[in-house]
Amino acid sequence: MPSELERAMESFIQVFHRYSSTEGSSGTLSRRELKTLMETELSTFLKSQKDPGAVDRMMRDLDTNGDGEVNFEEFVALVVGLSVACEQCYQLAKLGKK
Ligand SMILES: [Ca+2]
Repeated sequence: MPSELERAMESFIQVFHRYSSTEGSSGTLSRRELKTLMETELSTFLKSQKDPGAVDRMMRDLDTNGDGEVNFEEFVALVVGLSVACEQCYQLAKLGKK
């Protein structure tokens, strides 16, 4: 029986592959796949990002090896970055309640 964290890691891998396998190389996210993933899976966290250039900027920031695609390692950086930001909000919210 996997733990809560292990299940989270598994979903994270599954989500990446669900989107990365829709077109082109199945092991990487194209710009369009990244856009769909962000709109579908990160709509709550990224709802402030309404401007159309957001996906392009995200793509540029994430694509550290510059091949025009986002691989799993590059995708991990997005989720880690968002988690750090969320954890900071969580800490601030807890402080606010005191
Ligand atoms: Ca890349």
